[in-house]
Amino acid sequence: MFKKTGLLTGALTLGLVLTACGGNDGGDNGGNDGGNNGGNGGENTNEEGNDADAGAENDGEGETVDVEPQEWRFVVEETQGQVQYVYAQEFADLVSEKSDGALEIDVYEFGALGSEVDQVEQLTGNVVEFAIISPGFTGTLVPEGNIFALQFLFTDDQELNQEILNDSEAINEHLAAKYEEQGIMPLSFWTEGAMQWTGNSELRTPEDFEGFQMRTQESPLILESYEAYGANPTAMSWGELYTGLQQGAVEGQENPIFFIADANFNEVQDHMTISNHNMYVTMTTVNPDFYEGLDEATQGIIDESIEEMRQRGFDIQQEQNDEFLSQIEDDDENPTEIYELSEDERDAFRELALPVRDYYRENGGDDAEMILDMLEEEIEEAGGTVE
Ligand code: 6CS
Repeated sequence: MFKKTGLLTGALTLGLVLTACGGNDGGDNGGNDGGNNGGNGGENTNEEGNDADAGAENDGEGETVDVEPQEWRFVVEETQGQVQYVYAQEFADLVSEKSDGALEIDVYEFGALGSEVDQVEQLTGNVVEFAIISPGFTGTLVPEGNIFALQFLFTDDQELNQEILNDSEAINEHLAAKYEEQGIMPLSFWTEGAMQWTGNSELRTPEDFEGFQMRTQESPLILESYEAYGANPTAMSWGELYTGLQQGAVEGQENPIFFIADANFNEVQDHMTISNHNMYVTMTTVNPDFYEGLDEATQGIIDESIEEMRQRGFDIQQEQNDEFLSQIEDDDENPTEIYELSEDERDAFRELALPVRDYYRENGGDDAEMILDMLEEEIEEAGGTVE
């Protein structure tokens, strides 16, 4: 299995240049002061702020690296307190600590700079340097990224899935290269937990999806996956989803439990099915021109922080998914009937989901077949079954 060589090289480099490095030799990225042309008017909603001042004393917990001060923007698809936001803030804190306050990252929550699709453009246009981007919003730009829409592909063990995401050559080398061609450099792929269905009616069998108005993210293969169950999927930003569910424009949706509860979708849905039909995969990304323009010491700080956030990202989502399940269960004002599918019931969906893999192989871009074949092997090697 493969580990991200770029990141490891960067982390090793960091060790070598520790305390010794000079300034930024990247030239064109200095401060990115021409960068914010998005006319966003969006405020940095990070009220806690990034409390490490340039020149602040090292707290003694770790060695710091002397780098040129810079201020960067990091946009996420979720709001304050939700998994992506907490992750980005912790990442910003790590980068600040490691640079003794010289590198400051302002985290922008969802909504501050537009929709999820707008945020993809902000990253590729270097309006922001960092973004958390879910492949579900890049399905047309990077067709191979549709792979994460394939239901019942990964295992039911989220920890094992995260290991596969960390180590997979198919994902970290071949799929990442496809993203890079489009101006998106994935630094890590990570899970926000297993996804569940909610509906204003029961969702237990494929028949329940017949004609069902399902909200999905933008990627063509997510729509294809629900069409395979007989549903009528509609792509929509999550910013419009609560109202869409409330007013009946759509009848159901899929998400990890923390998100269903924190976005209050359970208030406007009567049923939740524990289906574990897929996991929610997202990516921490950086603009490649910006990243490649940085000196090695600065890159090393980013790489090291990304590595340290792998386990933290997993823990943050796990804590929130556990905690929010009881919140939905205990919400007497907005009762939700929770039903867990049996393995036989899941098999009925699995059977319909399998042919979508062939659809992906044929329509998921030039490297789709190679990437999926390799990923299936990796999942099997890791102890999962792929059919
Ligand atoms: O359903 C969505 O579109 C949203 N779900 C999550 C877990 N994060 C952000 C995303 O946009």
